[in-house]
Amino acid sequence: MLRRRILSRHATVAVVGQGYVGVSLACAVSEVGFPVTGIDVDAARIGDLAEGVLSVPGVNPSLFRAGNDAGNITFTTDLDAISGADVILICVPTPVRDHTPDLSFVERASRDVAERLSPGRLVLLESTTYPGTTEDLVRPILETSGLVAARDFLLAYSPERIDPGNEEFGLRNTPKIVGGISPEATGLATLFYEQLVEKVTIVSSCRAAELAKLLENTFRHVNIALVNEMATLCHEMGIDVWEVTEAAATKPFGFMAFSPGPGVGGHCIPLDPAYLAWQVRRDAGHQFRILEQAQDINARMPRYVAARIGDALNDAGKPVKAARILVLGVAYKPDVGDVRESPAVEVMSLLIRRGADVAFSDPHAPHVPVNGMTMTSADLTQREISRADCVALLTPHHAYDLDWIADHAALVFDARNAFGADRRPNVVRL
Ligand code: SAJ
Repeated sequence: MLRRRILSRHATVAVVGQGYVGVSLACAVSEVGFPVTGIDVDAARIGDLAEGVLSVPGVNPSLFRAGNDAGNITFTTDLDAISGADVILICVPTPVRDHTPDLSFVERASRDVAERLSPGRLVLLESTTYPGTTEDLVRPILETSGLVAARDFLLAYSPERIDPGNEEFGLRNTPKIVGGISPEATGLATLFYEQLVEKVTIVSSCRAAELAKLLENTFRHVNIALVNEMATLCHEMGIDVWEVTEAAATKPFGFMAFSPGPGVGGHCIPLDPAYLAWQVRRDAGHQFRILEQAQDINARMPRYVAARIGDALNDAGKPVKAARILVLGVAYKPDVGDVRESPAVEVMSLLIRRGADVAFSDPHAPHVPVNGMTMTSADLTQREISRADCVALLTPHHAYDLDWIADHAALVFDARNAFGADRRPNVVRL
């Protein structure tokens, strides 16, 4: 029955949580023909989305347009929209508070689904989390409905892998990993995702799928820490870290290039590994050493970069105190407007605390909270650049005209090798 409805795209779909993952999914589901409802408790966000206003950062605008143009999508704050859905996707945040996972949004969403669950439904969790969440937390909550998982309804886990701002890989051409509580759950979840994406990879359990996602992001976290520590050592040894990493990257196998910088931001790479670190401590009673060391190394990079900016000013005969520092790029990575956990914000905070007169300019992030105050992006004018004692390029958005900036700046600190090997006397690289 549900199999036929999925194949005919008549199955109705509800997506609980309209962040960049939920909106992207709802639009992809609509684009391929399923009737879908995007549900969120945030009435303002739902209001925007319902009017076709993409107010959620990290969603591909063309996917949003395609999903709306397909005409199968509605947005609502009404949780009862879950009742009529054959397939229910849960895409709510999984933050970290004091190094501890916060699954309160997943619990609440699961309760909202349980209160409206009927036999024959397929429930899919997409939120990044530690192994065991789907079976040990979500399943029992869903069964408070009186229905039994695997017998009356199906449950599976498939981690979101959306990379905000990635023009090459989107939802359709990034393989989906699926692990269900039963072969039937895995089978139907796979069938559903095959309607949306080019490739589905099946694993033997929800736990395996949950851990695969954490491994992906932990792999990134650890390798970024490796090149960040390499950058500090290269500076001490007087060797150019960028030349070294670019040379190593010429190896056609066995090496993957990562770039050093002011640290890791966003709500994935700095946070997801904390789920694993926490669980290993809780269940195995010991540290996940390489992961925790990587967290420590990456967490120190904003302080290291702030110190390097101070050194560059010092070499130019300027103390940090009262120095005018113009930061370019406060978003956590290029060409997105998301400032969550952004290392650039911490660099600014440290420089302000050292008495510097700090301003920033970011075409994607007009406002940012720093030291309890909201700072506003300055227009990037020639005057703004010339009056700075140091221009600190922390997030290299493509919108920046680097040559023009370097032509008018007294000193540029390039934390991201944006200028490359173009050795200008007034540009200092990390
Ligand atoms: N960064 C470096 N050096 C690098 C790469 C990244 O310092 O070589 C920094 C970035 O500047 C940024 C942070 O790391 O501050 C994270 O950026 P990112 O592009 O690595 O990651 P996200 O958070 O935008 O997206 C990641 C992606 N995960 C992987 O590529 C394994 C994305 O596919 C996930 O869907 C997303 O996390 C998520 O939601 O988990």
